[in-house]
Amino acid sequence: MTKIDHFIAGEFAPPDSGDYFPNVDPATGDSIGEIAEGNGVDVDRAVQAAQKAFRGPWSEMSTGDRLDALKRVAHGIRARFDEFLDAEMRDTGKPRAFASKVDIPRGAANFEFFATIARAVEDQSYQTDTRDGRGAINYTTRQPLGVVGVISPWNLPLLLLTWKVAPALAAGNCVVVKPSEETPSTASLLAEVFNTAGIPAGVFNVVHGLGPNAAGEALTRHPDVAAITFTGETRTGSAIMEACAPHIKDISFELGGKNASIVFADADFDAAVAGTARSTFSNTGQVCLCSERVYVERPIYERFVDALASRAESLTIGDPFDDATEMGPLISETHRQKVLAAYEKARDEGATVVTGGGVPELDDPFANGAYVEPTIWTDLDDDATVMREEIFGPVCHIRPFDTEEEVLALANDSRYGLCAAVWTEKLRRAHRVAHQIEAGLVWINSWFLRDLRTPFGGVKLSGIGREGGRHSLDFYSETKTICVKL
Ligand code: NAD
Ligand code: 6OD
Repeated sequence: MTKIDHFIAGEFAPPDSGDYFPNVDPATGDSIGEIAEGNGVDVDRAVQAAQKAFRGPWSEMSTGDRLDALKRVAHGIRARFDEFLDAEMRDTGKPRAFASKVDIPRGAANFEFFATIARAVEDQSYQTDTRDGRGAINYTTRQPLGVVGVISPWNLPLLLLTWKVAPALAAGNCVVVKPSEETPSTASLLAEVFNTAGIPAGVFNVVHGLGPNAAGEALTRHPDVAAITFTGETRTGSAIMEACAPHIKDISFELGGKNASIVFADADFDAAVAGTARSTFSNTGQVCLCSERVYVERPIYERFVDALASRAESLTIGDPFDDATEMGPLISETHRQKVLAAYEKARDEGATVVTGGGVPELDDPFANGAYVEPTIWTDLDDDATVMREEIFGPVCHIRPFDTEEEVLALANDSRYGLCAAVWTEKLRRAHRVAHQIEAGLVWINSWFLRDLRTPFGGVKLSGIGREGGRHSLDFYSETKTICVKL
């Protein structure tokens, strides 16, 4: 049984409450450890430690030394790759094939990338005329914000936590992190790596626990936390926004999605099927970028539905630790109940269930895991509840369309706007459609592919702000203008 404590001022520390709650392996339903239940006292200790490090050793280090230290964190994750992989798989039930290629490599890459790019981001400089003819030079500098609160979800735990911690630290801030209560383990391993990388105590702090009326909320309300960067559900984003209002904290939110994939009849059919299978079923559909609404041009609609259903039915579901497994469980029994409720609601709303819709039969110990079948629906009305609300499971609805204008209206008829995928071989159409889709990110003939220098974020209910490359550094810094009269 692993006991997971907070990490404050460079040391693992038990919770003020003395309370722990169970960490459950979603693949088996077994309890695999205990997690510290953080409260406001823990958060306050962590914020004070972060402030002390910010005012002292972290700010006193040269930028070069700070960034070198972050590169050592990247090396430290790679050196303990298998431990990170094992911990992430146990907490989430992710198949090895996914976590070893996506989660852990990106956890390390995030530190390497931001430690490199922080050196490459330029400031601005302008010359201005003055009445006396001597002129003035205006230039900008970046300064860290202070203590940044990072609140992260369970679907890509290490990836999404480091996606925010790395740029926050590269910009010179110190952080207090509240990982998801479902997935605490890799944050604790990361804390060990920070110590061995020689990063000063208090630069990176972790407080575990729940969100509302607990550690998460306490972090958002703490007066000495300058900014909150959050990834998670839209409703949680709303609550956090309210909590941040009294102190006018900076916020950056990556929230939910109800993403559309559009497949035109001229698309490379096999690539579109394979790509849509990935964008629907990867990580058991628990990626904010997953496609839950698929629109297929009528001439290829039936063939596409059959091909995607065959792909869904051929997925190997089961033991995350088996190299052959392609789909693991959902994150928890609670989430499984939510996804199964959506499966039932879709039937009530008139869906034709092309495949799936239930729970797969698995042998022990996986019979008690939070598994669901990959599922495809057709024939739902555009305004059915399950067409409008994010499900966050391995499921999509496929609907035929006849014209580009029609499909654009359908794709944009959502309160969310995170991303979309467009499958077509027609160059001008691809760009035309991409420009008109209301989303922060549009893939053409691909999915999940992205240069980390590009901005990432959503429109509408899918988020506020952009992170990625210089956009992250913009968020984690205050830009100051200095005007020098010559
Ligand atoms: P969640 O909102 O339930 O929880 C996320 C984090 O917020 C957890 O650490 C939780 O403890 C904390 N939290 C919850 N309530 C809080 C409160 N009132 N104050 C402070 N903290 C609070 O999200 P989840 O279930 O962990 O993740 C799934 C959701 O995240 C999905 O909606 C998914 O689309 C979204 N997501 C979005 C992106 C993106 O980049 N847009 C990425 C990943 C996940
Ligand atoms: O790849 C990323 O940087 C990123 N933020 C991915 C988000 C995935 C959501 O589940």
